[in-house]
Amino acid sequence: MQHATIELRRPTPRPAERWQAQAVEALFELPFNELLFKAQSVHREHFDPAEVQLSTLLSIKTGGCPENCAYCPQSVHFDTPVEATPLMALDAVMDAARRAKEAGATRFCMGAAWRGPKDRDIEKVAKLVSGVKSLGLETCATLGMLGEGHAEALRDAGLDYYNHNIDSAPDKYADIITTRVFDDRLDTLHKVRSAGVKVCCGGIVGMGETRSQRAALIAELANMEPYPESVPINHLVQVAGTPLHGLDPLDPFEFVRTIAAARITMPRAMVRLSAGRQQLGEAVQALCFMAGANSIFYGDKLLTTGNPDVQADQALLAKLGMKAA
Ligand code: SAM
Ligand code: DTB
Ligand code: SF4
Repeated sequence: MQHATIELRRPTPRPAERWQAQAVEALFELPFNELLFKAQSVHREHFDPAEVQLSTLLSIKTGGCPENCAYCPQSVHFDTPVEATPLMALDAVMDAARRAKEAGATRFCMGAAWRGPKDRDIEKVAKLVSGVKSLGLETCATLGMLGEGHAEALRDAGLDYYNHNIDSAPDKYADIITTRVFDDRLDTLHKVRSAGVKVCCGGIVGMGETRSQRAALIAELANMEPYPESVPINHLVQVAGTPLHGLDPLDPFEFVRTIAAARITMPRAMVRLSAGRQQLGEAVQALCFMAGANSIFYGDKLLTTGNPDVQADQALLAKLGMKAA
């Protein structure tokens, strides 16, 4: 009998909050100021609204990628200005990481243009991760699809985050990439989570998707259990030679709305204002901070394309009265 009483008293697990894509779309449909007010209110419950986290990117292996992601200048399928280079040596990576730290970055993200790393690549990247970690930086890597044991090896080397974006709504994915499927992304994300490495996962907007698809992308991220610790929201950087070059640009307010929806649906995540800041300009970036973005890629380059330079970002943060976290 006693046993039965205990059973009855056990609290029923609270079902994780699930976001219907329509509910996220309803956020997008709010009057702009109302949406921003809501997002800023959620933001202030969890973060100091004056703080911005700074992550620096380094392309440790550039170009020559066999995947055909229609946005990406590093794919072998497209004729772009990117020159392929082999995996960087430890010394050069350490120099870049030291410079990033001196400039004020707290996280260093190493990106490789692979479909996925081979076992011997993981051994080499593990050394890079340990080196960067020894400088007192948080470490992140984005290497494509992981195989068995890869996430654990990276974790043991000191990897804090793995970046792997779902990039777009499930029903848009096949328009953008045909060399893999959406579920391949989820499989790697699952491996990362299971190894106890924190997840950095977001997407790109401005690829010709509809508002419903932007909402579905955000709902997909928000419904991950748990949702990602870091959510990079990229604005497509159109690169000549890629299939998405020449698309009509997205209305910048729609980009701000996407940031706000990410903040509201993933209240404790670091929402990163990612690729495309050069094109957005200062006023739109300020709106993105108002909408709850609290992290940026910081440094003169993203992976292969430009980013505002460090002085310009420091000046922007000073003008807005914001400070590096
Ligand atoms: N190859 C790995 C992969 O795809 O996961 C890692 C590197 S890949 C360049 C990392 C992310 O960069 C992509 O998932 C995409 O979100 C983003 N990205 C690539 N090209 C971009 C572009 N032109 N504009 C905006 N984001 C882009
Ligand atoms: C992410 O979401 N955006 C970054 C990082 N994760 C790896 C990459 C942006 C790349 C933009 C195009 C380029 O510079 O090649
Ligand atoms: Fe390769 Fe990553 Fe670029 Fe796709 S996004 S082509 S996987 S480097």
